[in-house]
Amino acid sequence: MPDLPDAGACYELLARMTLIRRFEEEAGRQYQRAKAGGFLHLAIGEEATIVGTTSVMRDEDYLIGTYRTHGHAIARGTDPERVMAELFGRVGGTSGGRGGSMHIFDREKRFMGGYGIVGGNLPIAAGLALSSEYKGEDAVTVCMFGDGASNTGNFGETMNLAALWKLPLLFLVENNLYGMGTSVERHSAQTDLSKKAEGYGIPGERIDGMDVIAVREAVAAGLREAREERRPTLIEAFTYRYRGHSAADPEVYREREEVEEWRRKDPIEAFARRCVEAGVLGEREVAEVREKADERVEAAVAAAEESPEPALDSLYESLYVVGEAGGWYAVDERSPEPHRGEREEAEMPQAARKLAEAGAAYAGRPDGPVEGGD
Ligand SMILES: Cc1ncc(C[n+]2csc(CCOP(=O)(O)OP(=O)(O)O)c2C)c(N)n1
Ligand SMILES: [Mg+2]
Repeated sequence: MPDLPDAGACYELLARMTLIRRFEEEAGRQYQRAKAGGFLHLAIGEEATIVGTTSVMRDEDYLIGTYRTHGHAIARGTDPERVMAELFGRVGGTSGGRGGSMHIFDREKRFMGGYGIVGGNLPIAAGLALSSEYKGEDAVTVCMFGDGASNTGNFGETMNLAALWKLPLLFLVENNLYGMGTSVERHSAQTDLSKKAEGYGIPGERIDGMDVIAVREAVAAGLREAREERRPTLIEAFTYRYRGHSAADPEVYREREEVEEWRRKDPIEAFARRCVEAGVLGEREVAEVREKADERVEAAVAAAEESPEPALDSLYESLYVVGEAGGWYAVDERSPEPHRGEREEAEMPQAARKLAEAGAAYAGRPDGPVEGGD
């Protein structure tokens, strides 16, 4: 077992994990009270993987995750008030209340989301790392994703470019044993996920994601490889989510006993016990950490409640369209007149009929279509 860091670092690790745990428990409660809309994916149980990772990252490093990232943002230093306000859809949220739970984003803290497409964050991570490379920055991009995401095409494409271009990247699979309700054994031909990028020249390592110190050490080594050697690596961290995939999950795919077994290995309780037994932290400090987390989360809910909803006339803000796109999705101006896209949409049935008629005419004529039919 790796040694504990100094008392200050242990206190900070415990405080971050506890704050995230309390935050998510409260987010779950607020969701049930319909204070937060959309989907809600909680990472309760996965705190050691999250905090162990961020605890050794530099401020200039980038982090990108999935739709289960309230904790990742808080671990990166985003105020819990802003994360809670985002869940509530309020202007004080990280994205002004427009993103919600799945799209927490904090550019200042270099937390680049929050991404709803499984595996979709991988190529973006490669882009971030490439941008650091272009700019001559020392930053490393850490890309965290689930076991399920390792099956996507994006995984292979990104590993290929990361290795080929020697990008300063660290991949971390949060293997919580399930992709929604499908276990790793049922969704991945190769169940040792640390091996999945080896063919691209990216070595992997399996670690205990419930041990914050083990995560910290492995990530520190991976960051060093990426920063100094320009060599991307992959870490597979074994972890577990105690709650369902999202707030609406009947959990028919796993036994209650399995959840209980993992709860007994709780990363926060285990770490607190270890620190106390080693004499690094006192019982009083552990209690203080819990009290402070409670207070902070209470303050986060109060701040989110007080933050106003976005004004109706801000509806068109933060929307963009590139160049002269003429599709139905174009939003180019705010006016009572029909927009360009809307006009085209109105003409669509006519255009569609013309196409269908041409197709029908072609079907009967081996020599090709006759313009407009006959
Ligand atoms: C491309 C794509 N396919 C399917 C989905 C639906 N979906 C949402 S989460 C999820 C499971 C992903 O599991 P995993 O990568 O292990 O992450 P976890 O939820 O366990 O953190 C799926 C299939 C999606 N969002 N995007
Ligand atoms: Mg998973």
